[in-house]
Amino acid sequence: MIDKITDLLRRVEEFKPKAEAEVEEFRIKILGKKGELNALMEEFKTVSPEMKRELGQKLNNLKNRAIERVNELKTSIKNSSASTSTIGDMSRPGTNDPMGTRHPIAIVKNEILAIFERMGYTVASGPEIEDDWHVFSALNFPPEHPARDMQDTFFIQRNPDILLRTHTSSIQVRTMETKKPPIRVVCPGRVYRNESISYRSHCMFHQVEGLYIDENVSFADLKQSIEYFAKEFFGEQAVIRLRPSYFPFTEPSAEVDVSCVLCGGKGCPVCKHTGWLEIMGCGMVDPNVLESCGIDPKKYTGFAFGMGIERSAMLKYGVKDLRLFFENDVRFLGQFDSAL
Ligand code: 2U9
Repeated sequence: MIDKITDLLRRVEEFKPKAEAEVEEFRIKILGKKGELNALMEEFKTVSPEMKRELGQKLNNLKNRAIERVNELKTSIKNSSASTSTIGDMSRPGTNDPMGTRHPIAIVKNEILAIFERMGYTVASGPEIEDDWHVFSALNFPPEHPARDMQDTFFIQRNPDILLRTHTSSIQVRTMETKKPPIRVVCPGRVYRNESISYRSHCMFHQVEGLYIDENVSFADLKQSIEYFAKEFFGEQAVIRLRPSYFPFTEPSAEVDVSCVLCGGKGCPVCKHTGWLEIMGCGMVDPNVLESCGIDPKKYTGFAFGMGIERSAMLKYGVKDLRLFFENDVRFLGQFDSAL
């Protein structure tokens, strides 16, 4: 009987089926009711009591190994047939992977940059973690200006000289420090302000700012450039107006309004019945700023402007809540596809 058990164990180990059906056939032949294993179990009943212990153990091992082997063979055949069937017909047409879409803030940023690039500006970038000089001091912010306060700006606790930039103007400062006029740059990027989050404000948002410095740059050049931008961005029908304003880094300074994109200037709820929408700020670079950045204010003049990308995107797409841009809901984000 020992020989029969050894022989069956060998056949179990050496069995190499090609299909799952062969494994099933083998299982019935060995493990089935009328199979070889049950025949050995019957024979086991007749062995002498002193042989029972050894043979019983061998028979049990054989049974367990046969069950294990059948399961192994079934799984490996299933896996190999699954992998060949996925390869299948190599000439089949491919399946379409869903395409992602560009984020609306990236679309609007690229559109704004493209307009200024057509006017000869190049794109510059800089660090989001900045120092006091590049964000405030070089830009003529007085020592007691509220923006320098913890209430308004995120500072690094261990070093009050290090902060998250509150505007991308620090990029223009760095550009002026390293390049000679003529300078014509547009500076996009994230900015941070210690503000509560609502439908119209966030502690992080995006800006595009611009700077043009050369000999004889005038306020008329500024106005013309802004008008060109507004017509390119909002459409040929767009009209602009400038209102006097104040920024520490420009003098004179102005807020720019564009005729309402919805009602064309007649008055509607979007423009709060004024016919105008505020789109950016601008001004002639303050001579103190030029001086701080190593540019001779007697020889050179320049203008600068700045706008929030979220605000421009809200106006362009009629989005009422700024928080939608940051919630990463693909049902919202998927609506703004563009080639840019
Ligand atoms: C240098 C000199 C001058 C950049 C400017 C504005 C006006 C402005 C705001 C618009 C909405 C920021 O996003 S916002 O809150 N910006 O109104 N920015 S002029 O002037 C500069 C920048 C750099 C060296």
